[in-house]
Amino acid sequence: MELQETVITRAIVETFMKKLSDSTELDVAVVGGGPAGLVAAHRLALSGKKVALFEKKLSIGGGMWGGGMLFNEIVVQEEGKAILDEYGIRTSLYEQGYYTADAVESVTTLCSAACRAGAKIFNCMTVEDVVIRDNTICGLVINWTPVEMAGLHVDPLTISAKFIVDATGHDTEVLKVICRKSGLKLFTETGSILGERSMWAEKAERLTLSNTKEVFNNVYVAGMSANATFGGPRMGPIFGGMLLSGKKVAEMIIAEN
Ligand code: 48F
Repeated sequence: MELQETVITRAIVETFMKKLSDSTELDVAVVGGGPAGLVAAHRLALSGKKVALFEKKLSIGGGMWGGGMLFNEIVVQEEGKAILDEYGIRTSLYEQGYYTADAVESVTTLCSAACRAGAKIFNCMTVEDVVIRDNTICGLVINWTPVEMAGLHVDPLTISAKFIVDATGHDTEVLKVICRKSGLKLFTETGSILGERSMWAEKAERLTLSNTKEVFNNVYVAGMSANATFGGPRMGPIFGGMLLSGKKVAEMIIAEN
């Protein structure tokens, strides 16, 4: 059989169009493909939810790829290790209560698990806005990241979702746009994003979990975004809190219906 470039082209275009068009009405849209978003997408998809994850970068994995300061190893504590164990990600005991894992093995395995569970992952797609009806966020406005980077004047497209997870890390991008454009108040002390505090690993890891919650009607925060929203500190390259937060947000949404 002689390979034809045009068949290759049609295969890609038609398959991608089906994937995107099947994702226009979602149960859950996860924004951000870092560890928290990937674990959330995986667990939601496993439970049968129709879920898609939108990641603005070409690569999936957020801050996990780079370990600490580009040393591509991550650290997890006992609770984090338990999650890595579930995924079959190998860990090594460094000293009591501290385990290391290869950052690349961690990211690729989490991502593979999410895809295989049925989550659709759209990389290089930026969430630039939301759709609001009756004080509830019911959709996301998406565009290709290169369009945004090039400053092209190209209108975006829209998807709808019953639930949205802001797992955009330090940037809290979904919440920022809600605050900026709607004037509506978040479920925080001030009604606004409180902002992330300086490094404190112990406190931050605990707070990441308690800050993982609904922050606006149908919108949840997970991972570093949860701490940035509720004024918690950053934690640096220890990732247990991110993994546990992704798990918690999925469980909260699954419990909703
Ligand atoms: O930053 P990120 O890895 O978030 P996380 O899952 O984990 C945080 C840790 O990596 C680390 C840390 C301690 O362990 O503090 O930073 O909470 O992943 C967030 C992802 O969201 C993407 C961004 O490119 C990154 O990959 N993102 C941000 N804004 C948007 C977005 C947007 N508007 N649309 C789509 N993706």
